[in-house]
Amino acid sequence: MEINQVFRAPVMSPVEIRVRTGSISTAEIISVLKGEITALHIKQAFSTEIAEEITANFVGSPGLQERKDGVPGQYVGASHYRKDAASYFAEAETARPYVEALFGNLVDPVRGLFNALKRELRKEGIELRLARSEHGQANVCRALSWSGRGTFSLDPHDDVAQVLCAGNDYELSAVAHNTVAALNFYPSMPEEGGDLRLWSHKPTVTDRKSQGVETTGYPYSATYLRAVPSRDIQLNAGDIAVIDGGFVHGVTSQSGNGKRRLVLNSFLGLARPDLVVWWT
Ligand SMILES: O=C(O)CCC(=O)C(=O)O
Ligand SMILES: [Fe+2]
Repeated sequence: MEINQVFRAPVMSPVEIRVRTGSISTAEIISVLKGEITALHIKQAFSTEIAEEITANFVGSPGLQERKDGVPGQYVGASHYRKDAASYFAEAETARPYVEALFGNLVDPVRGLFNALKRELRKEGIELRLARSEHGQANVCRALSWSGRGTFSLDPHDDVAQVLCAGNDYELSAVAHNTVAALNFYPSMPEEGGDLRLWSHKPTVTDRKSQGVETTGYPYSATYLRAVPSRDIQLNAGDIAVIDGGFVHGVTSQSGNGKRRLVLNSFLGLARPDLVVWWT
């Protein structure tokens, strides 16, 4: 019994990735939300001009900070990870002008997608809105540049544990029982590496406890993932990826001496049958 518990092999879940070039459709995002597909990779989904503007504004942003929560990276915006609702929403309010400034005077493609999805879901009687509390409201996205130095620039993790353990003062903890979708826009990519790796495994609470990552979902060890098949999504600047964040995923190490890897990330999911919330 004891031995089985310690060495229990991760249960496999098939990964289905849909790849396409062009504009993202709201129907495809809804497919990820419904759990019909694991990941969606849209190549050349937004323009080089916008990608370059966002990247330049990120690098020069007065709101650019180093993460101090154990996940190596630089960011503009707010992360709910390991924060109570009061701290997260206060940080989101403070960071809002810096997030908005990333787009300069160009039209924000993340906001555009948010608005399109909002219109589409309304037809089905579902409201889409930013997560909120008495302390403030989430931003539409946050910008991140990972700086881990090992095999991964962002270690393998899942996005559900942090939501499940967000606490009762967050309306988003209800989403953890449905699909937590992660929406990523990539304004800048290094010459090599920086792939989004997806493992065929959706950890349960018991799995997380066994790995000592119950509340964070981060990081899963190489030993734990050794026998689990994985697929790499190779990204270029201008691509969008939407994934079921319940699957273990990470970002491979990057090389090349010029461009840094930059992602605009948001999360969304059904909090109730008639409500989708969106946060960062
Ligand atoms: O940068 C990426 O491609 C993935 C980001 C991610 O997994 C996260 O922010 O949770
Ligand atoms: Fe993630």
